Amino acid sequence: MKIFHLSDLHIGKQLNGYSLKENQEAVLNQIVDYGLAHHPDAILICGDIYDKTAPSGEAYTMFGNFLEALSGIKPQISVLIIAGNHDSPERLSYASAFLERHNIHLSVFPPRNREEYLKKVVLRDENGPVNFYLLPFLKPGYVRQLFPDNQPDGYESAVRTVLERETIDARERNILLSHQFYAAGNKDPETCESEQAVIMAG
Ligand SMILES: [Mn+2]
Repeated sequence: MKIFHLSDLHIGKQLNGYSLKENQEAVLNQIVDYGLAHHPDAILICGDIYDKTAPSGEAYTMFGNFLEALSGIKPQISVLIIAGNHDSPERLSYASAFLERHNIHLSVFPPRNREEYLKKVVLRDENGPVNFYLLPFLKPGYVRQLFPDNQPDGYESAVRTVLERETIDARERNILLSHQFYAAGNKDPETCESEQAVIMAG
C-alpha cells in the first residue's frame, strides 16, 4: 500500500511578522502534484493542520482548497486527518460529516467515555485489509472518564489506556495515526517555543 504521511502544516503561521502564505500554498500544491503523479492509496495528515486554535479565514480557505484538490484526484485517495496540539478540535471538526462522503476521515477527540473508541478506517489492497487507527492529540484530562478514579497520572498512562482498550488484530496490518510528545527511552522530548507555551497553558 502506498501512503503519504504529512503533519505539522501549521497553516496560517507567521514568522517574525511575515506571513508564510505563499510558501505554504506552494508546498500544498506540490503535494497535490505528487498525489497526481504517484496515486497513493492514502494521505495521512497527522496533526497541527493550523498554527492557531482560531485560524484565520485565509487559513481555512487554504486548507479547504487543498482538500478539494486532493479529493479531485481520480481514482480517489482516502485522506485521514487527526487533530494536533495546535488545533482546536471543535473548529477542525467543522463539516466532518460532509467530508466523510468525499473519503476524508477526520478525528479530533480521543475516546472520552467508556462507550467511545478510536476511529478506525479500513483500506484494502491485494494483500487484504490495512487498519488505520486515528488517535488525535490527547491530553490526560480528555480521557479521565476511562480511569476508575478519574485520575490518569500523565500522558503515558493516558495514551496506554486508550490503546489497550482497542481490539487490535496483530495478524493484520495496523497503522496508528498519532500526534503526541514521544521520546526515546527516558529522555524528555525536545520542544519548540510555541509548544512550551502550549504545555504551560495546559
Ligand atoms: Mn506542530
